[in-house]
Amino acid sequence: MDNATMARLLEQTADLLEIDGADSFRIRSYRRAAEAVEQTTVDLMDASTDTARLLAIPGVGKSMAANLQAIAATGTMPLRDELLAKYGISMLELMKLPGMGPKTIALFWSAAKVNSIDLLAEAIESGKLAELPRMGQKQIEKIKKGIDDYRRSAGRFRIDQAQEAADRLELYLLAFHGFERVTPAGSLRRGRETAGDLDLLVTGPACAPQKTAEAVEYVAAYPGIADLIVKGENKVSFHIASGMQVDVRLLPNECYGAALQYFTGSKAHNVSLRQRALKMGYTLSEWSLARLDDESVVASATEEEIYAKLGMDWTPPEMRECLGEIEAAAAHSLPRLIEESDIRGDVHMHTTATDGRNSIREMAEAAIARGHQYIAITDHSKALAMTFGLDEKRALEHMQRIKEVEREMEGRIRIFTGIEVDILSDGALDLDDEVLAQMDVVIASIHSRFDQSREETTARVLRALENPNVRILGHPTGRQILRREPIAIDLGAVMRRAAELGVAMEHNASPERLDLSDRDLRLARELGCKIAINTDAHDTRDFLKLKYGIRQLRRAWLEPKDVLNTLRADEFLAALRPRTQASAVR
Ligand code: DGT
Ligand code: CA
Ligand code: CA
Ligand code: ZN
Repeated sequence: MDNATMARLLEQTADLLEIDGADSFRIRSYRRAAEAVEQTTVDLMDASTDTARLLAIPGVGKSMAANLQAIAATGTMPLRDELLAKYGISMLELMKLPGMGPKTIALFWSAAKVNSIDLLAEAIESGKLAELPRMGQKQIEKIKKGIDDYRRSAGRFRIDQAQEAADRLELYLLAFHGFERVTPAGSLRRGRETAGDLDLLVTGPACAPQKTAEAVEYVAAYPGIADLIVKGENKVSFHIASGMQVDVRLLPNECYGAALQYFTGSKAHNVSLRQRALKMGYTLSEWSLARLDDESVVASATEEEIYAKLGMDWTPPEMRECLGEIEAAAAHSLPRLIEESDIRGDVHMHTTATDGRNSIREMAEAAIARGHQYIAITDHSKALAMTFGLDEKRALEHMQRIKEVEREMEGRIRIFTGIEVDILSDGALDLDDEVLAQMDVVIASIHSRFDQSREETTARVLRALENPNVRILGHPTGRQILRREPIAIDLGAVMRRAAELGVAMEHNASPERLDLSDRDLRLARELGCKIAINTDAHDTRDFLKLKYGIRQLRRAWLEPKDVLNTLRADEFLAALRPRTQASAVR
């Protein structure tokens, strides 16, 4: 178990205590401990037997150290078990609903014995909830929407969470001497925005048929396992602490390609491919491509051979959704998809001036380290008060500071001035035009009033686009993966106007957003929009998340020429919407 999981258990215990009406001092001590566990650099699994080391962590006292030791040894702690026995394990799921804090839950529990999402839905249905004091219709609607959203997304995980789980497992698996190669298949390999479960393929001498016993035991001993589902001859399935299911398959080298092809999917791609194989007199399975007549194997060791025998080019996994890729691969006309190495700059990021965690200089150094030739610093504007957004005066000062840092970098990187300006509820921008006109990269984004009607929101964004200073429309649908649906908006109308005006549409590569989606990106290209990919980094480490966005671009079949960030610095600026008179004379 990792520190983050331990912190979550402590946080849950604090919530349960609060539902239970425990005294606030006690609740706070668990919250503080959760925070300490989240923050510490000590590996707690490692340190759990060393009480002195635990006590040295600020925020961890004697009783908390005992709790951590219990968690490390058993995966839970007595108090948490006690509270869960009282309130039911379904309470944990209820606590995941948006806006469902311990106080609200305590109220629902005492008034209607609600301890699960299902019972909450029933209480709404029967009108019981509406009878409670201070429960307005609006609030009930909100809760209902939360339940609907939750049910729709339940059981799926963000792609970065799947990737990180896969990376940790890979590290563990490759430490076994009989394993040589670990490859994620399924939705993770195809780069979908979420994954239902994780499919990992393992090859190496320890995977030879009839010789897998020791290897299977090793997989089943993975410390991250929360509960084991099956332990078979060449497959181990289990849940990890987050609830994600993992299927690990052990494969002999000679059928690795066929298995990788099969388990990568998608199902629709595989069905089409099998039909093509049949027409050619072959049968395609997870074991091989074989002749129909005498069952002799035609190809099985690599995907390339299999696709080649089917008269096709090897098809990038991101394209395998049965959306025309089979025909294109057969016609040898697959596009050369964009790759991370094509990207030369990133023009949406935040610094300590607003809600970022690093300075302009630190962002610049980190960008250089990852090979960028240019960045733009685009902090928030004043409407986002909780981020300490910039007003006109601070925006201008910040701009001077950006230029100063660019000079200090002595040509090692270009740093464009910029801003992520809020689109206000009526479509006006949050900062004066004279200020915006001085910036290189003005990104306009929606961060509020997601509840407006489709007509209002469309008109709002269209009005914002008419402001000549706007060069990029940031995270255009405002969606948050598995958390918030896209805003209701006529995206087609917005994109058509953006294409006319030369405003670029952003693909926000943060794995929490991935906005525009793969489908919307396809539409953006069809409508002739410029497209920019940005990490929206709030931390130098966020630059690493570019890879998640690149996969969405690839899923949309985008090539380097379709994406502005593949241009050199000057070309990039020139490709943005032309600057206005006011800005040209600055
Ligand atoms: P997920 O896990 O919901 O994010 O989506 P996938 O695509 O990873 O689906 P999953 O884990 O059920 O199966 C992994 C791949 O294995 C899938 O993409 C295609 C292949 N596969 C699994 N079951 C079947 C099946 O019944 N028929 C066919 N043709 N392929 C299958
Ligand atoms: Ca899967
Ligand atoms: Ca699976
Ligand atoms: Zn933003």
